[in-house]
Amino acid sequence: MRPWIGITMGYDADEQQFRLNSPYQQAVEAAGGLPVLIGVSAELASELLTRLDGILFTGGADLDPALYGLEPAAGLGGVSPKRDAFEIALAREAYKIGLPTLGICRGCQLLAVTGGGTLFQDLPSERPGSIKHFQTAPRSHQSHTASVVAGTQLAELIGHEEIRVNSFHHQAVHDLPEGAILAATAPDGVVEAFEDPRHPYWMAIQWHPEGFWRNDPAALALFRSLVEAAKRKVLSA
Ligand SMILES: [Mn+2]
Repeated sequence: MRPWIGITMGYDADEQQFRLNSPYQQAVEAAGGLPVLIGVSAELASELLTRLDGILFTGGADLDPALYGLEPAAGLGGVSPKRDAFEIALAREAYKIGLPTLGICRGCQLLAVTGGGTLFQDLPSERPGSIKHFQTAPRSHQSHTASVVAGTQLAELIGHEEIRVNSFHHQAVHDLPEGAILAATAPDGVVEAFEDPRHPYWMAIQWHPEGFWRNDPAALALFRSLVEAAKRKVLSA
């Protein structure tokens, strides 16, 4: 039996239509999971999570900086208050109940903010000297290197100290949540991944493995690790 992996959807600019890039669904299937697309009211987050075995927070709009105590900077992009509300409710609950959780790009930033961390609202204007983190090359192109921190769960599942990743973000994690550990950095020091060893599986990555899992086993390994953690949860229930 495939574990049920929730995949969060975003909205269009008016927050009317749901949107999701389909490669997330394809990657979860390739890793052995059963994808369940999620859009839900914040009030129903905890009830929904009792029916899921794992959850994937996907990429998308910027988080409202008010969520981490800042006024909007000039470089802030579009925000989606409805999505912020339901995803934060889901992430809080997923942490509380030990649900295997993977955050990608915005999802990485979401997990940081949910845990009390903060973000750079716009790398080019707030962190001059950063490399180009919003590549214009195709999504499958692995444009920059990242160093994986030895001894982390990420290092174990990837099996390399240095990887190449794609990059489609103008924001990044500034302060990690308390208790989380850094798992990968870009050559300029930007946080590319973190995890929380106090949780069964809590992985946050800034790149988009759904864009290159067909070409690189290290990208598919991330989805596999989520699915395997979800299977362990099913077996222990
Ligand atoms: Mn990057």
